[in-house]
Amino acid sequence: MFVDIAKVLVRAGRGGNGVVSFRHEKYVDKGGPDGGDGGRGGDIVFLATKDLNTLLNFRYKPELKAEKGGDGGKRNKRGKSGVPLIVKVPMGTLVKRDGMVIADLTEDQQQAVVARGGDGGFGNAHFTSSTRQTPKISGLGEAGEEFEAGLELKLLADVGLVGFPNAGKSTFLSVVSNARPEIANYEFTTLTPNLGVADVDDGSILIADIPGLIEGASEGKGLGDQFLRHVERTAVLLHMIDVYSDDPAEKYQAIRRELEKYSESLAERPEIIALTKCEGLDDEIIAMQSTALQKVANGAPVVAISSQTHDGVTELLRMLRDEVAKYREREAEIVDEKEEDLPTISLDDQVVSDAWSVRRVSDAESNEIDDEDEKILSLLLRALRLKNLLVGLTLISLNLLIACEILCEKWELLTNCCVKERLAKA
Ligand SMILES: Nc1nc2c(ncn2[C@@H]2O[C@H](COP(=O)(O)OP(=O)(O)OP(=O)(O)O)[C@@H](O)[C@H]2O)c(=O)[nH]1
Ligand SMILES: [Mg+2]
Repeated sequence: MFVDIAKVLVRAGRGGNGVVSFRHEKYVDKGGPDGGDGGRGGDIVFLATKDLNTLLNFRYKPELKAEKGGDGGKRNKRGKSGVPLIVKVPMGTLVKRDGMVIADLTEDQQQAVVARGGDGGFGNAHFTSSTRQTPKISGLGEAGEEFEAGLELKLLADVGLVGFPNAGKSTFLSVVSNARPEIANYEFTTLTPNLGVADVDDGSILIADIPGLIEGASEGKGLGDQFLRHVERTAVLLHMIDVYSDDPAEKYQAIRRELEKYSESLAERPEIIALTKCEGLDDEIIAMQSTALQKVANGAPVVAISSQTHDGVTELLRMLRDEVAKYREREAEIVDEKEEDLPTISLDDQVVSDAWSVRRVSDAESNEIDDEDEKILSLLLRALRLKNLLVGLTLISLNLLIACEILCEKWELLTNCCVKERLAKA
């Protein structure tokens, strides 16, 4: 079953709690706090894979829950981190949170962390301070992110087939690619989109066939316009019209109206119009239908093909390939321009004039500057040496003064002693 919209409750893992513990060991008195931190809770990670093409799994599994982080342990042991939950989704899946796109997985094996696990709480070892040597507190693990994620699958293709039911869209896809969509001579044979790769010379293009549209599809008539989301990312629309239609121009305009109502950007997408089932029909009739279409096609090329006899199919594929290449080039240029337009931070003129400036100089000029620099450097060195000499001399004279003073004191003591001795003898 093809499912392209789903809602799922994502619950990242809670962080583990920090613990209160004290080091107790033989011969170690008051070993101090050693409670470890809790581990991080597991993230919820979406992984795009080309092996899936539906969001059906989420219908049966409406809740995704990642593992909790382990609690911390004694001896500063950190708790085990919760294992992230890897969820496979088809390429082209958009993940929304409160209506905002938080991940767009367009490439095979592309990953995105959709919900972050909570951080672990601190163990008591973290809470020591000069006044608190034995903290008996620890942190609780943070809650992981938890919300209802909206998933939307938008197929990634180069060319989107649009048109009324029974126009021959699926037949064309089956002829140019290895896809095997259901084909029958009644309306709404195709109920879900089909993808097929068509080889064109030495390249290839990816084509998406969606259920037929009818007048009023935007109001829910027929299968509605919900499947147009699968051609929203295409580079070119291939508009298919049955050549046996009574009024091909009116048919074309009816589909255009539906495209415009669905999305402005989709209505502006480059387009090629194919008149289908043209084998065995008079050239005049084909020309008449083509002319009628050209009048309302706003310059879009109109080609006549037959999927049954393969007439005009190769030429049409080449046209599609060229249009796709042109569109992708234009898109890349727009992205480059947008990047160039990114705001940059710069200094105002006053600050710039005060700022350092750097100037390129010729070799001769640079030698002159080097000579001047050398002179200044040698002067500085001399001044430095002179200063060192002066400091040295001052230190020596100070030492001499101190030595003289000590000698004087000693001499005084000696003479005093001699005088006292003589007086005693006398
Ligand atoms: N003679 C002829 N019949 C064709 C050609 N292409 C398609 N058909 C027939 O047209 C009918 C409708 O073809 P589909 O490919 O199922 O048309 P569709 O546009 O996919 O129709 P839905 O899936 O209902 O939207 C089938 O009976 C096809 O055999 C063609 O080139 N020549
Ligand atoms: Mg079909």
